[in-house]
Amino acid sequence: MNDIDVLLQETRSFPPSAEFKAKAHVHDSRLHDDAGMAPHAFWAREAATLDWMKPWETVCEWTPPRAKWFTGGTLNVSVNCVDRHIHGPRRNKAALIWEGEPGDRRTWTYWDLYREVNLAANMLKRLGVTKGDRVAIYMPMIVESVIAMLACARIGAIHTVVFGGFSPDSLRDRINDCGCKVLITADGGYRRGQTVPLKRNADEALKECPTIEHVLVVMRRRSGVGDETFAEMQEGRDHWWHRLKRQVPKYCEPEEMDAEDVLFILYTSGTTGKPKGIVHTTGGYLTGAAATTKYVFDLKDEDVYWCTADIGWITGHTYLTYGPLANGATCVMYEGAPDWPDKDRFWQICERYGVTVFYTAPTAIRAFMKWGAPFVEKHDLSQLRVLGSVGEPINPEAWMWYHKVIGKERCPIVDTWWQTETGSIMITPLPGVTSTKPGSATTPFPGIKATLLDSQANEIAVGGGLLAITHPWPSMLRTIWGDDQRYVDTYFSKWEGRPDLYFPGDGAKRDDDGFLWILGRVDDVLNVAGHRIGTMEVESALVDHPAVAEAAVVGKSHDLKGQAIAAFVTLRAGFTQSGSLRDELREHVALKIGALARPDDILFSADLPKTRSGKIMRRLLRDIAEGRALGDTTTLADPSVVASLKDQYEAQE
Ligand code: 6R9
Repeated sequence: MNDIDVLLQETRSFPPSAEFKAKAHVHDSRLHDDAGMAPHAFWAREAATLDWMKPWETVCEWTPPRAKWFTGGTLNVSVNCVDRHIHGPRRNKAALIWEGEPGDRRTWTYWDLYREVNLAANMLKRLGVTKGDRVAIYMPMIVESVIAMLACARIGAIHTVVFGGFSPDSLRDRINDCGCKVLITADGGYRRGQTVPLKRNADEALKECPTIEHVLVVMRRRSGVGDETFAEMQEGRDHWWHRLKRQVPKYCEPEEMDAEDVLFILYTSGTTGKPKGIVHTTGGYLTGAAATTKYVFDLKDEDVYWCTADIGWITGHTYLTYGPLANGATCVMYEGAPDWPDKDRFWQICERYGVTVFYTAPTAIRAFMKWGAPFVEKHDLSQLRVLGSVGEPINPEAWMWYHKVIGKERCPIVDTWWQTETGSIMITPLPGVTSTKPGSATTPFPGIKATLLDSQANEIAVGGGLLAITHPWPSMLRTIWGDDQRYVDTYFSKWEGRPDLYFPGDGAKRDDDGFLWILGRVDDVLNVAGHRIGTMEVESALVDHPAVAEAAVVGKSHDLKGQAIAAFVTLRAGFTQSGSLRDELREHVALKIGALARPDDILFSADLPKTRSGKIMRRLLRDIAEGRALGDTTTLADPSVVASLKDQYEAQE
């Protein structure tokens, strides 16, 4: 029996408690039913909870594969996330409760946030940024990252956040792809007791970024070793955040943005070597972010909400920044690693701030499981009431552990499926409604139409198929920056003659109750510890090394990370395989892309298994990496290659 069948035999079901239901925003099926019949009316109602400067004329214009939402309407995202909370009882409410890895702590009220966002917006203006300009943000997990995003939104600049763990090369490529004018960074950040030299990385990247005119640098390392010499400032180009702040006016008039104006670009991996700049717009994105945050997490004013994602990923955009702040929530933000200085850091934080809603990734849950319950039991987690999971399929064992050890069998778990491209949660339980099953993301969010199709676009009622979204939704991507054709080809060309069907790249199964079980990517995209990485990206980084002639990269299952990277490499003449070359290649990939892409295994080989037309057969490499019997090898040009690879791989293990 394969894993999928084991999964589908999962019959345990966990209904919400009567107590939870009684207080939940949504406690019966009416929202799903009504929104199912009239999705536009549902989304219009949700959009109407935002502050608009000018009302929209049309809810949705759908000319497949192009959708526009709330056309004619205008609004400003920073006004919705900040200004509208400062006139009432939320004015002095904690917006962000921040903790640095070394233990420094600070709380920003909505009023604080309002002041800081205005100042930051004026700093950007002072540096010449105007509406439509691109601004790169390369930051640690500090509140200034959120402030920088909101400041861009305030003046209509388009931000592109680059994960602080990415290499200078990755930063450079993203800045150049969308032509950023300004980069916002910090001198450094903290991770597992080490400092991450962000400004130095940025300087390295900027050697080849002709469009960057100015760099705004936050001084993070003020407490501790920090001084101004950690970052070398380039006269005229670089500016300290805390100094420039003193020189600008305190109020910045928010830009009136069209609902369809671009809010941000976020790069994500696809099946080619080049990451895609996913484009999100203003009105629809914020509507999706706000509505899903409210309903999926049953978010209330009294909640203390903690999403552990880094700001560099879409989850950090939608569920750390825009969704919760649009709802006027109190959010926890933590800078560092979950096991620093000890493996109970997260639970210490939950206890200290009384976290009520906790949203994290399966890879983290599996690590907590491995570390053991005693780290959790040291802390009072009685305030928790909703638990969330995102980023990859959660195995039933991890789900049950989350339910028992963290949630004490009291807290509904929301397993939320979505993507950078979808902008907000698409398939998920609602905690006061859905009887959850461990391992299933359950059913589409109200107003979302998702289904399973076969390769001919026939619907699959029960069984396995390709996930498809059959109706537009407000927070959908609008295009890929600078490559509109790739938008059409990647997402709307899977089913011949059906540009109305969105293809997310995931496979799934539907059970007898109509519940969906996401199985993972069906393309050459890996999911390593919840991070999307294209096999081609890693291959390009490998062949960039002078010793490498050819490389093929596959994912193999990994207990903690979900998937790990296995690389098969052929060397150029004159180079010989060795342990030190293997280490060098692993480091080379980390240097080119970032540590998250460092391969676990590298196998040297004289040849790679190819079809007669020269295509590398990754399917067979996966069989080898996962120690399985080889699948069909009849199309191979030279079947002996793969047999010898398998022997070598096993010898190395
Ligand atoms: C939000 C985010 C998207 C890919 C997606 C899928 C996987 C995300 C999941 C899940 C199973 C879940 N994925 N959530 N798989 N169950 N609850 O992670 O965005 O980084 O773009 O990744 O992650 O394969 O296609 P992103």
